[in-house]
Amino acid sequence: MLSKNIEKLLQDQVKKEASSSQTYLSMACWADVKGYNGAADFLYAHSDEERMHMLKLVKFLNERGSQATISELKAPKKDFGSLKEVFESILEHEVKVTESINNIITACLKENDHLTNNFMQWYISEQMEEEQLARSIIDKLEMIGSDTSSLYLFDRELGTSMQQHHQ
Ligand code: OFO
Repeated sequence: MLSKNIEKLLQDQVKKEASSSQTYLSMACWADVKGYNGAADFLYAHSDEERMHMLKLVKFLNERGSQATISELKAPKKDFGSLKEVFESILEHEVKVTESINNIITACLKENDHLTNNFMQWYISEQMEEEQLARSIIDKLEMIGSDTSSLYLFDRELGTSMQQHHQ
């Protein structure tokens, strides 16, 4: 059985992953209509990944004697100034998610909940990868600046890198 405290933290995390999925879906829509097709593909896939993160938590809660709660979500932002702004807000968002996963792990250690701690280790390595990926995309976009032909090529590259990642 999960403690009340850990259960609450995991329930909150379900909502956070769901909200990440919605946020990236909204960003994908923006990229799609702006003609950034590669970035759109990348963001659609990222949204699916977040839904998978949410589902893993939902199933964990249900298997551990609780019942996952599916909550209402606030509508995500739909307008962005640039592709760089999109990835900056992804990074900002992921840093907060990492913090929240760290808090769950700290609580698990305090309460000697090794099973949940072990389950959450997958999330912490996933966070490291996601933060690193967002940082490297921002670095590239910074180098590209206002060079539209480089931006066009980079967008294409983002789309293909996503396809390779999912093969
Ligand atoms: Fe953005 O990764 Fe979920 O946890």
